[in-house]
Amino acid sequence: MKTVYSPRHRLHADNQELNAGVITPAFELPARVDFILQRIAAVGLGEVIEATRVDAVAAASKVHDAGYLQFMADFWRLWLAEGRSGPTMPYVWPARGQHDIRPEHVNGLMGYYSFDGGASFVEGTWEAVQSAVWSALGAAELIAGSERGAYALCRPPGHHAGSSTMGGYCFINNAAVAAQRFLDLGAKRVTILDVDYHHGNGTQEIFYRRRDVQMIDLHADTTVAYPFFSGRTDETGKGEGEGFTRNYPLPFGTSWETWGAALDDACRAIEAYGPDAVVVSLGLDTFEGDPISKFKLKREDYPKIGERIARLGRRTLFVQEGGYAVADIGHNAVGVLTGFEGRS
Ligand code: SP5
Ligand code: ZN
Repeated sequence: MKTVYSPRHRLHADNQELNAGVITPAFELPARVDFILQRIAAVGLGEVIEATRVDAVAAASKVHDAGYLQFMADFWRLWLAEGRSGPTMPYVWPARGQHDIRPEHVNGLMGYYSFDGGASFVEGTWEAVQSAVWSALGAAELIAGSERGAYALCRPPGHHAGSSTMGGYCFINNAAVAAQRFLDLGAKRVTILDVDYHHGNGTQEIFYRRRDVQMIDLHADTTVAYPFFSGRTDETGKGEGEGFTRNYPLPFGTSWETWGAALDDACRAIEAYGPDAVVVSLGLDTFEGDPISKFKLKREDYPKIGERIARLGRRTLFVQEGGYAVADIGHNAVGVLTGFEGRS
């Protein structure tokens, strides 16, 4: 399987995040990509292609709000104009009882366009964010050609990014951009299968009222886990999209027996939908050694994920999302991909 990635991801580094009362260095690190690339080389997964620079904003504007994208493009200039230069953090968010007003000041804009303190900018963030879109589109193009599967090694990740909100290390929703690209190239139906530990709240929001994209998500039960405000079983889509969103909240401590059974059920729903392409939001934070998560998947479980997805018999684009046990992420990511290829 071919991998598409951009070394420009490295420009997004040395940033921070807000968690339970403390600002810490971000868990989402450039080294994640290094470990995955090392493992790709070690097992000879296939060619690693540097993504071509394309118009990321044009592609992203099909699933994101124009004002949101403009905000991210302008953000660093506005931040510098305030005399700031360090990593960023919003501190006021519009909540119930307040108004949907776009402020002018950068500190207000930051809160207006985010849902948590987990998507912090540094100088190179916007360039890195766009480069992740180049990777997603480049890998989608391989699938639109003759490849049965391809891997977009995106960083930063995307599945928490909604149509006009960043958060959870995510800015542009790479998987959503890729799914939209498949539709624009002629696909009638696309499934996004999100196997990251966290609910893909951004992806769900983007496609909630649509029936041309089926969104299926396995994740930690959001009554007790981040991102808290979506991911329940009664969220099934709205209007035209009713029935095309499906959530599998799973308890802390979930291991393969339960997780694999949920995946199997999810795959049967995908078969019933009959998509022309599948986009897998590939998070590896379900791993037992993950520093921020509470599932118990083991290294040997990851090839089984790929094997089950392969049995769908659909063109499949894997888009990298989370996974923070950096020394293990290569084994686990590449385990899914070799499992898909039936060679692990
Ligand atoms: C793409 C992705 O996986 N984003 C995840 C964002 C999760 N942010 C909140 C994590 C809170 C976990 N608390 C960490 C405690 C570490 N001891
Ligand atoms: Zn995650």
